Amino acid sequence: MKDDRPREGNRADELNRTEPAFSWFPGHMLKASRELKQKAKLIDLVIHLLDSRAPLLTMNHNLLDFFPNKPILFLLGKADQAEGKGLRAWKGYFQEHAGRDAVESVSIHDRHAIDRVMKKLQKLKSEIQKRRRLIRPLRIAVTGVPNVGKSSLINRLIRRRRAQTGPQPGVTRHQQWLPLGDGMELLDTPGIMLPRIPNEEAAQVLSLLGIIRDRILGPEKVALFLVRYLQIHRHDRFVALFDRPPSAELCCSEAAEDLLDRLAMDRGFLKTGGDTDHLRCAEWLLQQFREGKLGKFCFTDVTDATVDNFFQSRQKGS
Ligand SMILES: Nc1nc2c(ncn2[C@@H]2O[C@H](COP(=O)(O)OP(=O)(O)O)[C@@H](O)[C@H]2O)c(=O)[nH]1
Ligand SMILES: [Mg+2]
Repeated sequence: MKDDRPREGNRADELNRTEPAFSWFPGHMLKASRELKQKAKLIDLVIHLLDSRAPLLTMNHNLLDFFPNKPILFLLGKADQAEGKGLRAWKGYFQEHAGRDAVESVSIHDRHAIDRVMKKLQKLKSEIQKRRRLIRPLRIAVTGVPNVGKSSLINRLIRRRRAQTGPQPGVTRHQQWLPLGDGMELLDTPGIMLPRIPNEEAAQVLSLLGIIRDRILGPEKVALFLVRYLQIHRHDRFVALFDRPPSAELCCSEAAEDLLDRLAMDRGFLKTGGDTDHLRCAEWLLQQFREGKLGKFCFTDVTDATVDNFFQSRQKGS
C-alpha cells in the first residue's frame, strides 16, 4: 500500500524526530576546525565574538577548548540590534564570571564601541607582553560561530575592507592574518558551528540570528517562531507590520499560523489563484527582522542562566 503520509524533506525535522537536539556541521567547518586547532599554539589572545541577543547560545565551548590556557576577550557583538537592558545584564554576567576586562559590547556601526575594544586590546597586549616577556607582535584570533560578525569587526578594527563579509553564514572559508597596528595581528577565522544544538527553540533562535541557514529549518518555521515570540513579548511590533492591523487582543490570542496567514493577506503575498503565499511572507518577515525594522531584541534572559560550565572549569583550572 502506498504511504501517503505527508513527507518533510527537512533535515532538522528528521533529526529532531529521533533525538531532542541536532547537529549541523558541514565538511568545510570540520576542516576549519582542525586548522584552527593546529594553529592554537601560535595564538596569544582569543577574541570570542558572541551575538548580544543570545550570548550563551552563541558561545562555542568546543572552539574555546582549543585554547585551554589562553586569555579570552568576550565581545557581545551586533549590540546595535540588542535591547539595552538585556545587553547590560549579559555584560554584567560575563564581567562576573570571566572578569571585568574580559568582556566588551560592540557594534560595527558604533565608532566609540570600536575604540573601546581597541583600548581593551592595547591593555591586554601590554599585560600579556609583560607577563610573557614577548617582543614580537601579539597574535589575536577572532573566533565565533558563523555570521556573528567576525570579518566585519576585523575590517572596522583595521579600518580597511580586507576581510570578506556577507549576510549568509560561511563567507569566510580560510584563515587570514591581518595587521592591526600597535604591535598586534588579527587572525580572521571561518565560523565554527556548535557541535550540538540543545533543543528546537535554540535552533530557531540561531536561525533567526542567521547563524544556521534558513533552509535547514525552513523559513516558515523560523518565521512562525518569531511570530510567537512577538505575540508574547512585543505584539505592538507585530501589529505595526499591517496596513489594516488586527486588534491587540486577537494578535495575542490567535494561532501563529493564522497570524502569518493574516499578514500574508494584508501585505498582498498571494499565489496565482489567490491563496496566501506563506513562504514569501515568512521570508519577508525574516528580512524585516534582520534589517532591524522590528526593533531591538534579547532572546535569552540572564536570570535563567546558571554559571556556565566553561567558567566553572576555567576557575578550577586557574
Ligand atoms: N547590525 C549589525 N550587523 C552586523 C554587525 N557586524 C556584522 N554585521 C552583519 O552581519 C553579517 C555577517 O557578518 P560577517 O562579518 O561576514 O560575519 P562572520 O561570518 O562572523 O565573519 C553581515 O551582513 C554584516 O554586515 C553589527 O555590529 N551590527
Ligand atoms: Mg567571516
